Amino acid sequence: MAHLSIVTSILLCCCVTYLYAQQQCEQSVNVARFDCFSDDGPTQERCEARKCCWRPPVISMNLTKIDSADFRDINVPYCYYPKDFPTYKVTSDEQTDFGQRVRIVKSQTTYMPHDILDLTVDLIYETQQRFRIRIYDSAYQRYMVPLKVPVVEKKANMTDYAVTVQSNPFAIFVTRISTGVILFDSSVAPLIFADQFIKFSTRLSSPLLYGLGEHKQALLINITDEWKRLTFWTRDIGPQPNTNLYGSHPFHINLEQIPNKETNFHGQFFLNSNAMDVDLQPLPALTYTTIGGIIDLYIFTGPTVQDVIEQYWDVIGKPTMPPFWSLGFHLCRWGYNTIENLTAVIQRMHDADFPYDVQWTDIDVMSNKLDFTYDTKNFHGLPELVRTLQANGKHYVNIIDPAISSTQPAGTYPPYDDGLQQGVFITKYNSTEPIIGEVWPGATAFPDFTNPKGIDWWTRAVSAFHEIVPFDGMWIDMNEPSNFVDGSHDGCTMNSLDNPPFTPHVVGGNLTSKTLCPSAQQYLSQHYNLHNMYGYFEAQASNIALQRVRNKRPFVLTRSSFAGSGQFTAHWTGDNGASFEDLYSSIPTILSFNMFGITHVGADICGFAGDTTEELCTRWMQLGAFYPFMRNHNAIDDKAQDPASFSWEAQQIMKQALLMRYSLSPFWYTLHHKAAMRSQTVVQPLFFEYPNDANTYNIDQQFLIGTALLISPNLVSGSNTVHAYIPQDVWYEFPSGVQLKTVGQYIDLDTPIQKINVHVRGGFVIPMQIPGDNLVLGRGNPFILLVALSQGGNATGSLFWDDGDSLDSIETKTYNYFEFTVTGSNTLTINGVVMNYKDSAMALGMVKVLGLNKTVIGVNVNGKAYSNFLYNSLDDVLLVYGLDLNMLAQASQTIAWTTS
Ligand code: MIG
Repeated sequence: MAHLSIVTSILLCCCVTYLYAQQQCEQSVNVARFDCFSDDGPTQERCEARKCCWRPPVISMNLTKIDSADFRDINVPYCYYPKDFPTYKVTSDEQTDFGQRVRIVKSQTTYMPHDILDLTVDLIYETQQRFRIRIYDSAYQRYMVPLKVPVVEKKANMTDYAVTVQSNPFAIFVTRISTGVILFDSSVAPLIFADQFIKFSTRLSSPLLYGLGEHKQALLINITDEWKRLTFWTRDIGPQPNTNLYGSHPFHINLEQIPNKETNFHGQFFLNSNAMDVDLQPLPALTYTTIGGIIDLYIFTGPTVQDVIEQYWDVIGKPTMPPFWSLGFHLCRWGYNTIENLTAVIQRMHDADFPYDVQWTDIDVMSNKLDFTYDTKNFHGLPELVRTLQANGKHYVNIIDPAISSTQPAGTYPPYDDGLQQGVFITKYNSTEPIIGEVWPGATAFPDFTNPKGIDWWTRAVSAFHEIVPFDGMWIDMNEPSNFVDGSHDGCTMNSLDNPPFTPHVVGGNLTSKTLCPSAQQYLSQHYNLHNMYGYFEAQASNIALQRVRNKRPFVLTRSSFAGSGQFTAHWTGDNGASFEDLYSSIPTILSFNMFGITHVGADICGFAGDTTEELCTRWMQLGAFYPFMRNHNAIDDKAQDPASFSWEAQQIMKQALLMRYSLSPFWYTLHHKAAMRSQTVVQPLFFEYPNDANTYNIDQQFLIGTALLISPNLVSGSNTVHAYIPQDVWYEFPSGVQLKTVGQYIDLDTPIQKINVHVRGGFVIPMQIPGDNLVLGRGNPFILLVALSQGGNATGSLFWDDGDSLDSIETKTYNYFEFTVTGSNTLTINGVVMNYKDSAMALGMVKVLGLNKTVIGVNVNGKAYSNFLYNSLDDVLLVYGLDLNMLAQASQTIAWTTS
């Protein structure tokens, strides 16, 4: 009897446990499953050993559903967290000056080694629109990202967000007060915080998001019915979808759609530099899995997307103001191979009369691929060539790789000897010996730019070489850092830094793939923690070195980047291919980098890898003329693709594109000033300006320059039309000035090979200048104001102008700043707000007014009748020419017109 009852109770108990487990695993929809086994090789046994649920996906009765949401890409996880998966609960919760401090503990460990059971959560109400969550080990200090972010000690009041903390299980909710929309909700999945495995999830406000770079992907990340995984671990690889690439920017913007209401946006930045996966699922939800550091998460409440960008850049730093010359056309290739070839290209560019500003050279110029050298045989006379370029107003930039040859005879190669002596190289685990890998010159050591001594050493090397070849900017490549052997010449250790219990889904399958051992030691921390910031610190060091050596505004171009790199450097998108596919994908990448605060960005025009074609290169020069950074660059052994290498017809078309760019240089320069001072993107997607127009959300084949120019390039081979979306607004064709009749819909724009579609938006005054042979030689040329009237006959614009090259013109206010306004369709006012820079003439030569619909019968300049004007009544364009008006003559000047 007794036995029987024991058996019954055991059975019953098992049964109850079983039922309970069943209940804990109940999940009506697949999209609400959070993956408990994102590592490779999940099985039922391994899954259940983690105390997770193992179930095949629920097959929905609605058959159309089967091939959509649940079965794409990363499949629905079979192994997922039960509702009662062990996690943290709140033990104390106190108000502090900055907001709230919460202590959370967990009583059982979970499946990753070294679970941290006692955590502190700081909820920092930094500003009205910026909220920060920090979760860290209560007992031991862990690695924290060495970015200088604002330190807020006092809680902001009247915040636009409300925060609540759930105690058991611990979770945080953040909502937008004005709409009640959930911005953050970590209750969807358990928090896991182990030494090398930190995982947490949040519900998203909508399945529409932007950002999360660097990845080759469309601008809009739409997870309405897709599961996606994005991995962050800086990597030398030609861009391809679904892999980690050169940079790491764990920042996204999420759109909040509420029927019949204004669209709001919020942003989220995970301040973490370790290798990580970001998993996205259609719930919609986002999961971060990082293998180090702490949780340091920012939420920016916008509500406009421009507000989000500004709030983000307040944390990571605003973009640097580029030198004026760097906005011109840059010409480069890998494999000029000899100075004769290089000279011949410069000559044919000159003979064909192309405007261009900067000539570049690649590693083929080096002697035995050694940094800070040039091949005195094949490039005999390089210093003289550089000086000649400079005497003609041009500039010269050369490549520098971070890795330094470690095998030159002692005493012959100062960069290595000096670096070794100063102890600036990254060292092997638990050793003072440099870790040795292999890059172009053979065996190399890797400088540690987190070491302050490393910056001084780098400056010395830059300075010594600058005395030989007086370069104007630095092109820093291979700084992921790239290594031709995995880890090092001696492999890596067996320790958990080189073999973490969980590895995010990096290409190559291993953190050591094509880079250094994570266990290598840097000044600030292990390479394991700092890897993603290698390019960031090298760009910072190069920026500082150039300032010290040239005493002028620096220009750096980096391949690898991290959040905040834009303070120091421009960026190019790496090794693309000569294909129409890559012509297109340059646009979403450049737009994303603008959101990441690296506004001076471009792709290799005409394509890096592979032979280009005349058609592709023509289309690419046309599009590239509207990249913030415009460089034509080519790989070794590929067919020449400098503009002068093509047919006469192609050359004329490319020249026309270049002249458009050059004529807009005052506009570009002013946009960079706005980026640096006011956190505005230089180029941006259409949805930034038309947030309530859902048609714009996924447009990434067109873009805006500033807020005033719409670019609709032809991205299709053999095609003569562009199917372009024209937002509901006033638009004029550039340069003709003819107003578009059909707006607010997709239209087919006639785009034969000689045409690039540029439209000017009504309501803006665009400062332009008559182009010279290059930006330096054109500086004194007359300015042009292009006035595009809005529906109501108004327009505004501005112009920032200085010497283009000084380090401190903004701080010392040695610049000019003009504001232009047109009101009532009849008077353009030029206001000199700041007029301290008088070294260069600023003559207004011409004003062009678009959108007047009455014949102009008279023009007045500063109140005096002026007769040099034309009115084209067919197109409604007024041209006031031959002006020669000194813009610096007085603080307020007017150009007015009277109509019939
Ligand atoms: O391993 O310096 O992305 O622009 O021409 C290739 C040679 C090294 C990669 C750069 C590319 C450059 C090339 N570099």
